[in-house]
Amino acid sequence: MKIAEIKPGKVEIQGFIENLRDKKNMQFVVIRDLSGKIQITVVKSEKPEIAEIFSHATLESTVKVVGEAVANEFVKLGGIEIIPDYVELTSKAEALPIGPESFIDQRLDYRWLDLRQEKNQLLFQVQTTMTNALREFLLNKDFIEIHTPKLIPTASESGSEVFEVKYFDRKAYLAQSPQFYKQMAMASGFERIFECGPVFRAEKSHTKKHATEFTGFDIEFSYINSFEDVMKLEEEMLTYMLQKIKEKHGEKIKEVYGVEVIVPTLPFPKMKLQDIYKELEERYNFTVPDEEKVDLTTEAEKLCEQLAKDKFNHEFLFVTDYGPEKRAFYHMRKNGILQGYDLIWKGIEITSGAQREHRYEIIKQQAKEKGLDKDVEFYLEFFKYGMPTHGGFGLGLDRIIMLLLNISTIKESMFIFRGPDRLNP
Ligand code: AMO
Repeated sequence: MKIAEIKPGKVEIQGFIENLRDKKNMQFVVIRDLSGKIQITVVKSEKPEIAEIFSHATLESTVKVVGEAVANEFVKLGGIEIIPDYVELTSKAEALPIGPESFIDQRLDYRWLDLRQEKNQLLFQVQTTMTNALREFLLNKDFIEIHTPKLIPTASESGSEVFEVKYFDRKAYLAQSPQFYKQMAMASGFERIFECGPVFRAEKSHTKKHATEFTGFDIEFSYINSFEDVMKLEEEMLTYMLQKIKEKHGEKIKEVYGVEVIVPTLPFPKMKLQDIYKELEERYNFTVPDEEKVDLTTEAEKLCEQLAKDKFNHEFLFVTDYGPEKRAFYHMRKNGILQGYDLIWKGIEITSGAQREHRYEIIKQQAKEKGLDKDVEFYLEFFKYGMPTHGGFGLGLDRIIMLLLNISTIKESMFIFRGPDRLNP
């Protein structure tokens, strides 16, 4: 039975030993499971065999306890304690090599122990609600969930930042994104799809927001008129997700992380890249050389948090009108303007999205301009036999949870972090 469900009467529980006070005549042992904590009280003279077991037990060992739960107003933990009839030490723990105050890299070495902390367990409960809410939102709109291969024949998207793997007597690559296959689903007439799965990036970045493997939540849908349709779906989806998280975990998040979950207002503010640079200069005296203005620099991205707040009283900001130089070849362009966007939340990019170029001759030409036409030959085939207008976006889930809970690095928002220097545990 779960500890949180204990009521006076016969009980059987299992959990970790959180605390153990071995007094002259009594023992007070606190047992913890995911749902809560409870005190076990042993009168040594009455239960010498149980007292013997606890006298050799160590903190974080696991135990099974059978006994009688009784109300006791002097017990701080919920006014209830267990008087045990039977105790079994199911595993004995060695002294723990880390604590909550250890450095992050030490904690990551022993991630399974680090995850025992309440705040980490909450994080994954919130993440579960998050993906569930995203799914629910999309399923209500008749989206189909797909699972695309992660072993792919050619380097995807940009050609760089891709992991090469030995595939029998030839080379394969780990997918940098499900991009090609989610677009293939449009050619298959699936109309609306999503995928939640691993994404691999061979980037040697040591920043708070980069991992070499992360979880992507990707969406693609057909018969759109512009990338505005894509932004609209995304803002509605994120609002729904934050609403669900607030309902279910808002109070706990505030208590454990000190963060207020804010359900955003619709529509999200939108700004053109060039207008952002103009306002950043006017408002905060921030400038970058003109040649860098084809993309949002990391510093400018950070300042977008302030800008979104000051100008729109919002946490989110859609950035549009990027130049084609820095962007993927599959984005549609109109008069040289990219029909795509990034979404910035609290000063960090969480999404890229776009209307895609669906016309065979044009997409082929755009791939050629980036020197990718040979690499993506198989993908270009998808466009030859009828391809609906379509668009979509990709969300980085680990970044979203990091920003939601105001965690200082993505290393702590992933179950297991993978970076340039980390392939363990
Ligand atoms: P992009 O490359 O912008 O777009 O990736 C989409 C989102 O994934 C997250 N992300 C990362 N998270 C952790 N570590 C990384 N190294 C990392 N790189 C990216 C970000 C980012 O916004 N195919 C397009 C999406 C599309 O157009 O549908 C793509 O992959 O949150």
